[in-house]
Amino acid sequence: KILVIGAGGQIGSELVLLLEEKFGKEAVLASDIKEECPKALKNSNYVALDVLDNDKLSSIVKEENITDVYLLAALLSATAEKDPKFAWKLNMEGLFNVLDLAKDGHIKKVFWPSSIAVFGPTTPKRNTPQHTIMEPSTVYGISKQAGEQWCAWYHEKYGVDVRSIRYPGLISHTSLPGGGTTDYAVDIFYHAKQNAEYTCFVNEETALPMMYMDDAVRATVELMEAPASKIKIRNSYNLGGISFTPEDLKEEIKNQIPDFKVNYKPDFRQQIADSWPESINDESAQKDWGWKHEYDLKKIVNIMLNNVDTKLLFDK
Ligand code: VAH
Repeated sequence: KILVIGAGGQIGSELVLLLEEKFGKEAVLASDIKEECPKALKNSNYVALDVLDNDKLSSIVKEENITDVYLLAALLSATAEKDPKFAWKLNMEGLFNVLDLAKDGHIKKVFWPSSIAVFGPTTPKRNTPQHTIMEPSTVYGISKQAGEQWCAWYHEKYGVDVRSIRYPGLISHTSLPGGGTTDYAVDIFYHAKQNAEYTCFVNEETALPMMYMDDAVRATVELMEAPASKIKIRNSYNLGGISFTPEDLKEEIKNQIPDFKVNYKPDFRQQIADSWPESINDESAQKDWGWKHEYDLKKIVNIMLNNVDTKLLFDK
């Protein structure tokens, strides 16, 4: 049975649906910190779980015969900068709680999300290699870099089968923009659809690696379903999709909403974005487990403009 921790988040809600499609509803248990089940998961098996509550985590894993855990609970980059101590606690202690259950044989396989945020200002920015300089300058990136190396250590020392992906910025329409720096690329669609104007918190020429959520969750399941013998990277796989600037995104949206306007007002998130790569080399993922992304910018803009529900953002 599969436990998804942090299932109410941007990745979690879509990952649960894909896992249910693939393995059946009864094979998936969604969990998040909120007592009441998040709307996006109303048709799923749900249990309230704070990943920092080790006793509850351990009893759920044992009582529900959990074999696979997807640990998605974390603070993202912008939120983490505002609350560094809690970000470290949640991102790291949550990981240790799960890795220790795996070390003790209660969990067979673990997925843990890393991010292109593990790269910093001294990392080569274009076509960033799998193995390169990593001096992250954000709280979130520091926690993800440390977490990656702990995953590799638990694999090396105890044979824990933990697998990880360095996600680029992710774009989806089933959850509202959250505390991510790349979330401008989600937010923009709600504003484009509502009043054809958006104030963007990163400047127009800031290129960042991005990916549509369907590609990201498919990659996640493909990685987890690959034979262990194919997994050569045990800290975390680079995953590249596309790369675009807010200007590129604006131009593509204007193909559908001709009078769409963007004002650029960079805030603290500009420094975060400036520390990250522009594009990612994911040859290792292609070679080891056959990764190939499908969604280009045109397809993403089409889907997002047709699916974002502006009521979610403007009527709450
Ligand atoms: C963030 N969406 O912005 C996340 C992600 C690469 C960006 O880690 O924090």
